[in-house]
Amino acid sequence: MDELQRTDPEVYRLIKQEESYQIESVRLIPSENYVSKAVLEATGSVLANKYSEGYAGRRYYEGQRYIDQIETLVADRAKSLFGAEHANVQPYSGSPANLAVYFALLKPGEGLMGLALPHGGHLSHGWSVSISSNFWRPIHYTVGRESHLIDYEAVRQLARAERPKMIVTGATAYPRQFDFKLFSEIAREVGAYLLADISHIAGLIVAGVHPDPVPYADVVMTTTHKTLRGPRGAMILCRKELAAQIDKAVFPGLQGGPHNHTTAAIGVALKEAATPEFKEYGRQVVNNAKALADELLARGFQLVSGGTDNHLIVVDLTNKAVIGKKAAQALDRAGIVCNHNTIPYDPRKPFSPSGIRLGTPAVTSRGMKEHEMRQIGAWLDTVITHVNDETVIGRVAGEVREFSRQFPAPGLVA
Ligand code: DSN
Repeated sequence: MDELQRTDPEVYRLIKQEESYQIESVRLIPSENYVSKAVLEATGSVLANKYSEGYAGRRYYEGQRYIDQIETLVADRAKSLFGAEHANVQPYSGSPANLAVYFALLKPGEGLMGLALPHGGHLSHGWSVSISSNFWRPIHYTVGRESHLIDYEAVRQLARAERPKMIVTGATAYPRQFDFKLFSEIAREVGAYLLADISHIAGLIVAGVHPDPVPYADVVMTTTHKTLRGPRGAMILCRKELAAQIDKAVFPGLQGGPHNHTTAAIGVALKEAATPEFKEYGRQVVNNAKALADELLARGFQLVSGGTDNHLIVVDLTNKAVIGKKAAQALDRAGIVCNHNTIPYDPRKPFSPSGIRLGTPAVTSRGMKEHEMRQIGAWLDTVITHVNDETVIGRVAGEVREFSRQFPAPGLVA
């Protein structure tokens, strides 16, 4: 980045500092990852210079001879990787992609039913502070008070009572698998569309370690930067008969020109995801999450739903008498990055909830395995037990820095 350094030393310095931070810390935010150098190169390419409103072969700008080929190639890769009939690879990110799906298939005021945010759902699934709750009638299902699992019978009863026009399955903080078949049966019974938001688990689906929604859902939406390990972006996959409505809602409904540099980088990530190495990566993400969960359970931590069968863990810190925010901030000072998170039926407020959320996609990309998860579990325990002791936190920070340097991060150099 020589030119950047010359032109804008201030931005250059901050990027380099972030780079060192990413190398020297243990990143446990389940929605974050490390992209490859190839993905970074595509993201930083001359495609950032282009405008290409429309779709391949139907653009509002001339000069699309290469852009059309790129977008077609990326959409074909998406269809082939997920076995979908149609792919729209233009959405800027997950929330606008979900809005596009709702605009495409729902009339204003129709029922939109998703998992409640405090129970692991996403803002854009109709939560009150999201614009999705203004245009459509929000309906929320929850997890069981004791099990922390989705109660499919309760979902069915709620759907029968409320008659939503769309049911959304998917989450940001649900550590268990989704039964897409059952969701599709419920949706069919009440005449609703089923949207599977697989943003968190797309890479696990590709790796075959999570059930696949494509045979069951009318529409599948995923961001591309989480377990899928691509750039910040999103895709919508659907059956052929919904393609025109979805495409129209993305452009010109909601968006202008697609971000072609991102589209190309998504294509690179999809190519990488089609390899046997990626399948192995997905398996290891889950094995690592289970190993970290086991270590935490052995150390007396309470986990939402008692553990995990995907890439993430939600820890209820109530029995440790530490609030989530305080724990997450102390962990960050120790070089372990996670986020505070609500737990189901949390008596505390979302900005200062009772839990923290952990995930293994990024550390697995660095080649860490079960052995390293046990070490990370031990540091989590030490820091949370000594949350007010800066000497202990400082000691752990030194150990974490030393440890992290031993695991090269894809796309970064130590
Ligand atoms: N903000 C993302 C997450 O962290 O789960 C979801 O959009």
